[in-house]
Amino acid sequence: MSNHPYKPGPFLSQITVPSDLRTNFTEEQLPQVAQELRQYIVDVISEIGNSHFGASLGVVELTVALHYAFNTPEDQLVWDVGHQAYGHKILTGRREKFHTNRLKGGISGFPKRSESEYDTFGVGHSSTSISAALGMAVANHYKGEPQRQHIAVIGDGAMTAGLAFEGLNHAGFEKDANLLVILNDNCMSIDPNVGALKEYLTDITTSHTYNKVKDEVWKLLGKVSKFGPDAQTIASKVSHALKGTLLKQSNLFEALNFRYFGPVDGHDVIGLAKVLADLKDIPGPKILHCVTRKGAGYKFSEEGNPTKWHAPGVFNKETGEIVKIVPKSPEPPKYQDVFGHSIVELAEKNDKIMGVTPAMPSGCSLNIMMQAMPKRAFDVGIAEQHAVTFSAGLATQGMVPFCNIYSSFMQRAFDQVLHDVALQNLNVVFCLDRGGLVGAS
Ligand SMILES: Cc1ncc(C[n+]2csc(CCOP(=O)(O)OP(=O)(O)O)c2C)c(N)n1
Repeated sequence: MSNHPYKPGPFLSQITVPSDLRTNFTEEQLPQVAQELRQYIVDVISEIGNSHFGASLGVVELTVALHYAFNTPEDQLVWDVGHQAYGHKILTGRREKFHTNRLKGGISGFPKRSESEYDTFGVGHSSTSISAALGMAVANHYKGEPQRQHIAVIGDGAMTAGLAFEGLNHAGFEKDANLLVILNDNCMSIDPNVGALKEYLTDITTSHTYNKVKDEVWKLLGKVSKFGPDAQTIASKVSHALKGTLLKQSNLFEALNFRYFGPVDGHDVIGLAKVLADLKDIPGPKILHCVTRKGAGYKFSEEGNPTKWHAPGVFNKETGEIVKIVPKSPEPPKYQDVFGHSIVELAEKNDKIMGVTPAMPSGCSLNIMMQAMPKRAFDVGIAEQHAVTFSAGLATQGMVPFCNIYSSFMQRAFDQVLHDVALQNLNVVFCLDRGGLVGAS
């Protein structure tokens, strides 16, 4: 007997752990499983609030396909940031506790090693998945367990961080590491994603050459599954197909020794399950580029503003109306809004002032300045270290950068604050918000 009102659909109710998914259902039934999983997330999160939303909805099909194709928890699935892992939690023994998400005494809103053997790595801060999964892959190869799969699922936002590039750089050199990086590309961070990498990914996604090669690779993989040739043959055929066409266009990931596959439709759960199963046979580091939509499958988040639906709070699931909590007495304005308006006021008087945020323009309200003075306010991506050293560089030239970082994420940039700003006596103004104890946000 459950102690909550949330009823899973008929398929979802048969899944306690992923082996149930693998044994009880055919590939053709996966779309229904995905649909019920999505509905369950909508039912619970709309009522409990205080949770993330759009990111988990966007990876429902990917989550089902991953647990279907791979032998979790023997195969190691590593989520990045972890705010998208609600479907994973529900499929891995926590459906009956899901209504306690992020509540006192309840389950964590992020993967947590002490909570489940399926949570291979604790997350919250972004861009750790490639390094962590690579470490697992190298360790298991060393231990003589080369059959185990290691899968890092990373968003296009998280991919903008230096740490993610450091992981790619090392992984491309570890040719025996059984590592699959899944790039969950929805063009969104919390706000629209930014930077040259984002433009590059958009180019790949819309390029006809890439799509043609993708089809060829899919065909090849299809043949492979039917006739079951050995992994070496597959690898050399695929890499031959790729070299002929892709390399002419110089693929960033191929240049780093990854085998690149995609882009594929991240909402086609049957197609995903097939391609993931096929990729198991391809040795070494590889990347699957999945195109998804944040908030997919629920009308209001899919058609509405994805930033608003990143973490909407309580909402009416029938109308999509987000419930505003009316405070008992008038509250002071939010810190970030005071900051956002003040920096514009100050910058109007002092043309040396510039604003910098690492991927939190709406969270820290620098978006007010980005709109008013686009040449003087920068979203630099999820890159706290770079944000600080970039600010230091601005300061060496007489600018007055206001570098605005959530206190928790500032941990990433301690060294830059000391080495690049303080020791060099540079005039950088740090504006930290979300300091102290943070409750529901
Ligand atoms: C180091 C760090 N900086 C900032 C954040 C805040 N943050 C949480 S989710 C997110 C966006 C992640 O975008 P993406 O990886 O593309 O995933 P999506 O939400 O689009 O699925 C950001 C900036 C964080 N978690 N960690």
